[in-house]
Amino acid sequence: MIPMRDGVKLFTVVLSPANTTTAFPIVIQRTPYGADVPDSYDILKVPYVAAMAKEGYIFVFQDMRGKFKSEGLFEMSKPLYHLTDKTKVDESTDAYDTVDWLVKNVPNNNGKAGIFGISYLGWTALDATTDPHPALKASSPQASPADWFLGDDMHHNGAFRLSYGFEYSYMVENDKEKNSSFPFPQYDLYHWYLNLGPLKNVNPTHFKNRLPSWNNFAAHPNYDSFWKRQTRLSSILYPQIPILHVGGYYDQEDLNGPQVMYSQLEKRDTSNRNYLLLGPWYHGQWAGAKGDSLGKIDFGSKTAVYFQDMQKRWFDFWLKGIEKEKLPEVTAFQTGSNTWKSYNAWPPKDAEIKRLFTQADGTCSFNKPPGATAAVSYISDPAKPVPYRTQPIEPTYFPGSRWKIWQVEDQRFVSTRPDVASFTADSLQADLTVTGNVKAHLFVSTTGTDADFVVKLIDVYPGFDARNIEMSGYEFPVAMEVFRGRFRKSFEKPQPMVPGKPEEIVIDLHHINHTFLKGHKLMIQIQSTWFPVIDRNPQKFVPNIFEAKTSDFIKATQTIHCNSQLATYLELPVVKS
Ligand code: PG9
Repeated sequence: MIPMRDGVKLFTVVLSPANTTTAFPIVIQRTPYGADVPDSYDILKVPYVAAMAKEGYIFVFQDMRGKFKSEGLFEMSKPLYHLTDKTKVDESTDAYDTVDWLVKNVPNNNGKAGIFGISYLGWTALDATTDPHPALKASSPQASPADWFLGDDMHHNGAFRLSYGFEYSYMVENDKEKNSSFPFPQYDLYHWYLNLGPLKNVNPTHFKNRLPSWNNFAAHPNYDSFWKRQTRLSSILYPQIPILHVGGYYDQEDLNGPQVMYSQLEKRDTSNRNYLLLGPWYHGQWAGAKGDSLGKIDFGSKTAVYFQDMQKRWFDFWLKGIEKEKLPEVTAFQTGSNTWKSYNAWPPKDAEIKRLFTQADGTCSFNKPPGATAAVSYISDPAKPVPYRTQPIEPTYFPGSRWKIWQVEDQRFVSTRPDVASFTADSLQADLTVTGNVKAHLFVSTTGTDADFVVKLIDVYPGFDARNIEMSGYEFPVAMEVFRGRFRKSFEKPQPMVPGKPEEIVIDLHHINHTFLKGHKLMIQIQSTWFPVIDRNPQKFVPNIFEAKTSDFIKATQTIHCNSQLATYLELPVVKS
């Protein structure tokens, strides 16, 4: 039980190498999910850290304040309070006090500590980099969120991540000493969430106001001071120690955080301490044994093994002074060509921005559409929302759940729905590589007063592939994102959409590194529901969707404008290879 500055003690497991003739660095993980053995022993056997364990590191696992065996109160996504009030504690001061105790008390440490972890553990690693203890020499936040309203676990561009927000709040806040699974009476949750009705039913029917996070979601539907206090986008501005951000292109929880935190810190990285490693992974897949495929997508090599070697070398360099070769600033796997690439700058500066325009005949191309009025429309009905993945939609963390792979799922399961607009290009005559930030510029109108728009960039495989018959015609979504229309002008002050008035909505589809191979086709897909990962937009503007009534949910016709005046397009950063 390690004492913090306010007297609260945190439960900490220290695992030291049996060989005590050498001094070793300490690497720390701080978790809300339980630090106790045997789980922490097990981690030394998993590929993620096995190589480091073998060569000599002291591993430390700690329960965050208020979770499992640690004292104090847990506060989900706790702001960095100490930045504005030095008397307060937060995850940064707890990390500081932990490092201080460890370097003074753990035998045979070399005076250097590192911190790393995936997801919430990555967030604690990120927080530890603000005003770090002098002995903390390196941090690797992996799949760490950055801002819970704009991206990552709980919202994307203001659209609430219903199934994740519901199930995660229950998992962490239902019981201090357990990771709880919500007792769903059903396996396929599509209809369970639909039958739940409006979000205002959640507390009376299920949570009974017991879960602070759910109550906060409901009380803060806009980007207000609650969210701004906790965003790391305004509180962590430059790397005070070396930081290796790690992220997956298909991370179903925290795809955004690593990319935006790298970009933000890079602007003020005068000492070259900012590193980025991106791979073709689901949330945390890099910790596993292989990483050679995801769902049906094959990556041609064991990408997780490649990552684990890089991670070890990175910590060996900063904590042991071992340098085999200089590690690149940015390492980013290129999907499609299935190769690892390194870059001095990210996104690479030599990309040519090309516009891929939607066309009213259901195609897309690099030519601006003709005509002044062409458009494509569909009716979006919140009573029949488009599933975000194929059913059954198993509970998020249920054994065997396909939650991990939905971001690469074949999109043909929705392509034939009348409420999904697809635009397909001709077969490519040569490979086309897109490296960097993909953005959508939608020109849209609705008959309602609020609307969501989900945009996908899809790699359509050749219609018949005798060598890999199962992949014939596969629609592989290489980038996807949602935007809640009410926030198109401001996340702080939502505004109704004006029925029938075309407006531009710009959607960040994040960074990718993908080669569309010769013979494949580019496709753009647009829809207005993505259920239940995103809650249903009533499509009638209400001040707070968490208080919407059943009668507020209305059908609306959404129109995607595809003409020379109002041209909907994706911005693709195209590079030579
Ligand atoms: N995605 C989870 C999370 C990260 C950060 C905050 C809250 C939740 C996780 O896997 O830990």
